[in-house]
Amino acid sequence: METVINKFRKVAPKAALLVAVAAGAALQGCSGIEGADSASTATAVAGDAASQVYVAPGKHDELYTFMSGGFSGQVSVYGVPSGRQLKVIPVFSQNPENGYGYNEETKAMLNTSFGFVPWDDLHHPKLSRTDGMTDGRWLFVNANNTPRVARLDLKTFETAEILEIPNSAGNHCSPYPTNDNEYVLAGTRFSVPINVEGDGKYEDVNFDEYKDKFRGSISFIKVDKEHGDMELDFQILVPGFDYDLANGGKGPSSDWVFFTTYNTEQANTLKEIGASQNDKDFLAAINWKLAVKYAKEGKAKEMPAYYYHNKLDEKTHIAKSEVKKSVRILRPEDCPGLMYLIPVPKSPHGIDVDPTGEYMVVSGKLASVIPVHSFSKMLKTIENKDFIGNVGGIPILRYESVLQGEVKEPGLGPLHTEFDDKGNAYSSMFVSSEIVKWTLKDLQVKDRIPVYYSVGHLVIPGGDTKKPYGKYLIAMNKITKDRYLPTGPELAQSAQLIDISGDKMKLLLDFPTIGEPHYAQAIEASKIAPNSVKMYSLEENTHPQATKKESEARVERNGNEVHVYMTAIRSHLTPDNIEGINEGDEVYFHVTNLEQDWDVPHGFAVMGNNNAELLIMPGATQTLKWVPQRPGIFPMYCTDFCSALHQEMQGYIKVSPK
Ligand code: CUK
Ligand code: CUA
Repeated sequence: METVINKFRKVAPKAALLVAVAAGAALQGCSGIEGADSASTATAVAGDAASQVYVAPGKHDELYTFMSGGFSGQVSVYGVPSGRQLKVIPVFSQNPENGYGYNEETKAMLNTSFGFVPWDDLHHPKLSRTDGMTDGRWLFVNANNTPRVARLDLKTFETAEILEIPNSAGNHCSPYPTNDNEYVLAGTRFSVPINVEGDGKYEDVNFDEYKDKFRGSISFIKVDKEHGDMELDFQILVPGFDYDLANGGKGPSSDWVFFTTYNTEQANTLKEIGASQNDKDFLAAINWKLAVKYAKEGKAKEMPAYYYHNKLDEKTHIAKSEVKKSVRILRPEDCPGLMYLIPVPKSPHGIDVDPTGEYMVVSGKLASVIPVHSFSKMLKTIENKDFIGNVGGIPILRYESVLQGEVKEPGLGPLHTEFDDKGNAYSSMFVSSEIVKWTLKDLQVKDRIPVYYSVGHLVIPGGDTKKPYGKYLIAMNKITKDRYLPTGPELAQSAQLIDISGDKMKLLLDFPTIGEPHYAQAIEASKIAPNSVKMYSLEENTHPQATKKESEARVERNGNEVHVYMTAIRSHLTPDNIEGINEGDEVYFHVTNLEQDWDVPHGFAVMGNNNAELLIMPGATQTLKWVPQRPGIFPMYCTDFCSALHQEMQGYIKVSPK
C-alpha cells in the first residue's frame, strides 16, 4: 500500500491524497477516516452550487435518475439536480409498504426454481434503447444472487416481468440491452458445472473438476419490440472464468458486446489472489449479431433446464408464473468468429465503450493504468490472425495489437468510466476516492475531484449512449463516514452530484441513497413524464375479483375459503361489518378502489395480520390473504390518509371459534 500511495503522491492533488490515504486505511480495516476535513470539501464545492441544484417548490427536476438499491433489491428514483427521492420501485424484494410480493397479485413475481425468493441484490439498471439512445420505455435490472433479470415499465413505474436465468450463478454482468433493444444480454459471475450432454439430473461434481466441468454462460434474452416482453432465446457456453461486467458496442461496434473476466486461470478458490496469478485477464469480445445468426441456423443445441418466467398480465394486472424446461446452447467452438479474448490487466472491473464506439475502456481495480483498446485495431488483429494462443479454441488477441494506449497514473483503483459529449472520459477511482477526467483523443488526465468516499460506479445522463447529455455526473459512493449526521453504526450510502459542464468538475450536492447504489441511469424527464400513467381505468379493470359497484360488495364462502369482495371510496370500506368467519378460515380480501381521481389511493390493513398492507391505486384491485389466528373482533382500516374522513374509513371483522 505504502509504495502505491507514494507513487500516487506525485500526481494527485493534496485533497485527493488525503482521502486516498484515509480511504485506503479504512479499506485495510484501520479505525476510520479522521482526515476528512471540511476544508478539502469546501475547495471542491462550486460557489453557486446551491442555485444549480435548487428546484423551486412545485417545479420539476430536469432528469430522472434510476438507482440500483443494491442489497435492498429495489430500484430508487431520484430527481436531478435536486437529489429529491421520488419513488422506490420494489423489484426483487417484498415491500410491505405497498404489498408488493405479499399480495396475491404480485406474489408470483418472486417465484423461482428455488421456490419463493423474496430478496435479492440488484446492481445494474439499464434503460431500453432505440437507435442507441435511451428511450424511457423500460428499465432492465439484474438480480445478482438468484440469477434473474427484471423489466420495469416506466409508464407505471412497476415491475412488469422477472425472468430467471438458468446455467448462471451470480448474474452480475447483466443486463445489457443492444442498441435497438433486440436483446438484453446477461452474463454469469460464477462459473458452475454445466453439462450440455446431460439429462438435467443431479450430477456429482467436485471443486477440483473446475477446469473440466465449470462453465460460464451468456444469456440472450429477446425483447419484444412493442411490449417489451422478454424471452430467453439461447445461451452461449463460455470458458469457466468469472465474468464481471459488460457493455455493448455502438456505431461501428454495434454488433459486439464486451465482457470483463477474471479468474482466467480457472481456480476454484481465489483466496491467494495475486500470488500465482496470470498477470493478465481477458476482455471477452462477442459478436452478438453473429451469435443470433448461428442460433437461427440451428447451431444451438437444446438442453434440459428448469427456470421461471413471471409476468404481470397486462389486462388483469395479476402476475403469473410459467415454468420453462429447456434452453438452447451455442458453443463457441462450433461458431467461428463468435468470440475473442483480449488481454487486459488482471482483475479488471468495468468495461465501457465510448460514444463513437471505437474505444473500449477497461478499468482494472489493481492496475496502475487504464488501458484503452481500439475496436478497429481489434478487427485488424482478428483479420491478421495476430493471436498469442487460445482458450478452448477461442483465440487470444495480442495485447499490443489491440491497444490504443494507456491512461497513465489516473489514480488508484479505477472501476468504471462514463463519457460526456465533448470527447472526455470520467473514471471512478475506488481507492483514491476521486473522479478523474481524461481525454479520449490523447489519453491525458485533465482534472480530478475528490469524492466522499470510495466511489463505485458513476453515471452521466446518457453517458453510456452514443450521445451523452453531459451536464452532470453522479458518483455513487460505498463509504459515507462523516458526510451526514451519524445514525449509529449503519450509515446511509451516498451519491454526489458533480457539474461537468466546464473544464473543471465542481461538486454540487450530496444526497443519501437507498441500499447500496451500484449503477444508475439518468434520462431527460421529457422522455418519461409525458407517458406516465395517471390512473387505472375502473371500467377497464378486468381483475376477476374486482367489485366495480358498492352495491356488489359481498362475502362469499367456498369451503374454508372466505372471499370478501370489498370496495373502497372516500370515506368508507364496504362491507364494513364482516361476520361468518371462523377460526382457521383462509380469508381473501379483494379490495377495489372505486376512485377515479388522480392520486387518491386507499390502504387496507387488518389487526394481527402477519402479511402486509395493501395500497390500492384508483381503479385497481388488490388481494390480501389473512388467516385469523384466534377468535375475536378485529378492526380493519384504510392506512392512507385519503380525505378529511380518512380516520372514519374503518370497520370490524368478527371471527368465531371453530
Ligand atoms: S459493480 Cu458495484 S461498483 Cu456490481 Cu457494477 Cu462496480
Ligand atoms: Cu381511504 Cu384513508
